[in-house]
Amino acid sequence: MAETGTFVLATTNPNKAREIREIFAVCDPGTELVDRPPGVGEIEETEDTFLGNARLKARALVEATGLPAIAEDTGIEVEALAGAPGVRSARYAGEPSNEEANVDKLLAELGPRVGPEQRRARFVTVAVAMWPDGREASAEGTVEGWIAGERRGRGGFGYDPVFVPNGYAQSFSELAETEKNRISHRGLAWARLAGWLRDQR
Ligand code: ITT
Repeated sequence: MAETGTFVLATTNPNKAREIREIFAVCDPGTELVDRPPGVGEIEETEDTFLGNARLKARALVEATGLPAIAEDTGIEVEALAGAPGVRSARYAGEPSNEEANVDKLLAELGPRVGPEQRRARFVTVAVAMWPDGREASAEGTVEGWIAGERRGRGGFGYDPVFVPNGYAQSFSELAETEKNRISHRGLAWARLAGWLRDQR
C-alpha cells in the first residue's frame, strides 16, 4: 500500500503538538505533519473512551481538510479515585479547561493519602490516524506511576508536575522532554503508530 505520508495534526494543544513532532522525527521522519488549519471550530469530546474521542477529533479534521489526519486523546487515571479524571482530564476542574485548577483539584481529591502505593496512577494515550476513504489505524500507550504530594519541576505541561513514573525519582516536569518521550504514554502510542505508518510505505 503506498501512502503519501502527509497528515494534518488535529491537536489544539501546542505542547502535545511539539511532543508528537519530536516522536515522529525519531520514529518516522518520512511522514510530514501539517498544523491544524485555523477556522476549524472546537470539537466536543462527547465519547466516554479515549479511542472514541480521538476518532471524533481525527474525523473532524479529515472532513474539514479532505486530507488524512492524526489525533489523540489522553488522560490520567488515578486508582484511588476509581480511574478519575480519565477521559475528563482536560475539564476535571470544569470548563474552560484549566491545567492549574485541574492539578489543584487532583491533589485535593487525593487528600491525605501518602506514598506511591496509595497514589497510584497511569497516563493513557490513544493515537489515531484516519484517511478520507474511512480507513483508520490506532495505537495505545500507557505509563504507570504515582501522584506526588506537591508540584515538582518546571518543564512539561498539564499533570506533569505531579506525575512520577515508576522507576524514577523525578516527576515528568523534572525529566528532559526526550526522556519523557522515550517512556511516556504519548511516546509509546505514537512510536507504535508512526512505526506502523512507516512500514506501510
Ligand atoms: P486536543 O484535544 O486538542 O488534542 P487537549 O489538551 O484538550 O488537546 P485532551 O483532550 O487529550 O487534550 O486532554 C488531556 C488533558 O490531560 C490535557 O488538558 C492536559 O492538561 C493533560 N495532558 C495530556 N497529555 C499530558 C501529558 O503528557 N502530561 C501531562 N498532562 C497531560
